[in-house]
Amino acid sequence: NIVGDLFGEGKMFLPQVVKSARVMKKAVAYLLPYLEAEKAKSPQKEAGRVLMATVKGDVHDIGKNIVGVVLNCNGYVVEDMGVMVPANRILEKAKEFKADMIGLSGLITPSLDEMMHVAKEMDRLEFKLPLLIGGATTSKAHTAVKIANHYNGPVLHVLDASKAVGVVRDLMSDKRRPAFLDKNEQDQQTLRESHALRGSKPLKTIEESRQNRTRIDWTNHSTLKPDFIGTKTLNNFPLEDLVPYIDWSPFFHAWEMRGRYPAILDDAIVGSKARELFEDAQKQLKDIVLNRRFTARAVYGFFPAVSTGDDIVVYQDADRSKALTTFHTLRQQIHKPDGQFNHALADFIAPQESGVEDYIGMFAVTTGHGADEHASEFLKDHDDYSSIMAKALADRLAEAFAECLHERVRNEWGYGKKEQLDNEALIREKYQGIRPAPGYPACPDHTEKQLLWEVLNVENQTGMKLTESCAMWPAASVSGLYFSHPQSKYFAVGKINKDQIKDYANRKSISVDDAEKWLSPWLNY
Ligand code: B12
Repeated sequence: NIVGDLFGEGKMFLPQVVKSARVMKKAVAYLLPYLEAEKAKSPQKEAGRVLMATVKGDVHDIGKNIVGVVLNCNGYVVEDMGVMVPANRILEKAKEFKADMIGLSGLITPSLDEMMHVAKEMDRLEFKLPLLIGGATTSKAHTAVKIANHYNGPVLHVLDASKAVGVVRDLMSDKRRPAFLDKNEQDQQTLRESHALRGSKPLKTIEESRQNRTRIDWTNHSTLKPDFIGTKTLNNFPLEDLVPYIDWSPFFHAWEMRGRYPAILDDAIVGSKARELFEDAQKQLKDIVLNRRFTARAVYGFFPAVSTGDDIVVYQDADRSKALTTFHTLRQQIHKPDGQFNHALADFIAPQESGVEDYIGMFAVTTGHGADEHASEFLKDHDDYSSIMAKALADRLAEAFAECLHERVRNEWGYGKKEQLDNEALIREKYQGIRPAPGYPACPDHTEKQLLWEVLNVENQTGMKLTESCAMWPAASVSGLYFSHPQSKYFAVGKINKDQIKDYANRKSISVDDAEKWLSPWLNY
């Protein structure tokens, strides 16, 4: 518990905690037969049993794994069911494992819906166990407003690994539990009330927003034609070529070390620990690259395209006779000061009436093939630290691949030929054009990935799969669209009203219910 206490007090950092688990787990593995014999003689009360899973449709587990290790270090018995686990299996296991609480994890917004479903199922089956909610897209407010009200038992949002121990400890303490749960209930009630009071934002109608679309002068714009039309596949792309493109700052964030790389290495407080972590990462990265532990695969392509309203029609050939697909984009409805526009991604592609022959690019990259297997090898040796490190490096390489491919694409498309940017400039996106990814704020609908999958034949070309929640497997994957226009930029669609949802559902030929389900965090009603 000393390690856990030091971590809770901020005197020890996450990498050290996870590293210490390696020593603890190895020692426990060695001592297990003796411990079992002791236990049989004089049974001791366990600190508590936590069942954890990443919900159905989601593939991410770094955060959950970190929390599992930290709880383990604090004496809790953790059963980790892995990723993509359906509600019924979680609830069956909870009974079998005699769990004291259940912890759910999820990275992308469709997982929020699945968490709500688990809560409803727990209520229906008359569970009383506390339900812990964690993961990048979860929040205190969402947990209070959308999850807690579906379950009679306690539902608690846990921000990160450093908070997890305190929450579990309070829940397991007969003395502290009542006051802790009372406070949680009060806080959630306040959040629900302020959510109800805040009501909906005043927004423009979708028609008014369209009147204020991004103003681009297409009359004086000449688009460049990409080097080829159609797709290209990169199989077994050299990992060493990706290393220079790695953005290391998010790597430190994954280990709960805030700050920007490289300054973080010289930080007065975390500097020396950051350096240690970085050195360990370099060592493992070298091994991954040298021994080709992961396989990098990508498919990308360029196609003639035209915007029609908020849609983008994509054609197969240069003569634009056969439409391949239509991407549907969402438009900002927020009121803006004069001179600012209500953007939609479709604005960045030349409209039919402009007569300009424009193009769109698309991509899907992964460095995740082999990553799970490599990470599992470390677990056989009770080495969670290296296992989590392997997955974090796979993620960094996936982002690096996306950056590296984007550079190549700008070159093959022509508008990037004169570009001379170092890695820092690439990280700060100091180039022309954007590569928004479905799920990111400019295109919040994850289902648009299904269109990418069809056009690029992603699964056959790269082995990357889409789950029912439109998460990509393997986890270390990124996919998106390329826009070349110099005025194209990243933005957040933000809240949208029912008029746009109806229009969007109609354009996509899906029901309004379906559109609302996939876009639920963005609804302004
Ligand atoms: C790194 C990152 C990636 C990495 C990998 C992430 C991974 N393997 O976990 C890569 C580059 C591969 C990636 C890809 C994508 N990403 Co991304 N990514 C991020 C980023 C920047 C950080 C996430 C992260 O790793 N954090 C570090 C880990 C350790 O934290 P964590 O998972 O949150 O876990 C901590 C807590 O949440 C908590 N916790 C977690 N689980 C549990 C469980 C329990 C029981 C408890 C108690 C606590 C707990 O404790 C953990 C430890 O402290 C976030 C933005 C952000 N700042 O969060 C976007 C983000 C999560 N990504 C996002 C998106 C959209 C994507 C893509 C869909 C984009 C695309 N089209 O390509 C893909 C999806 C990948 C896939 N396989 O489907 C969106 C999701 C939002 C949404 N609308 O769905 C985010 C929020 C960015 C954004 N602002 O829009 N991503």
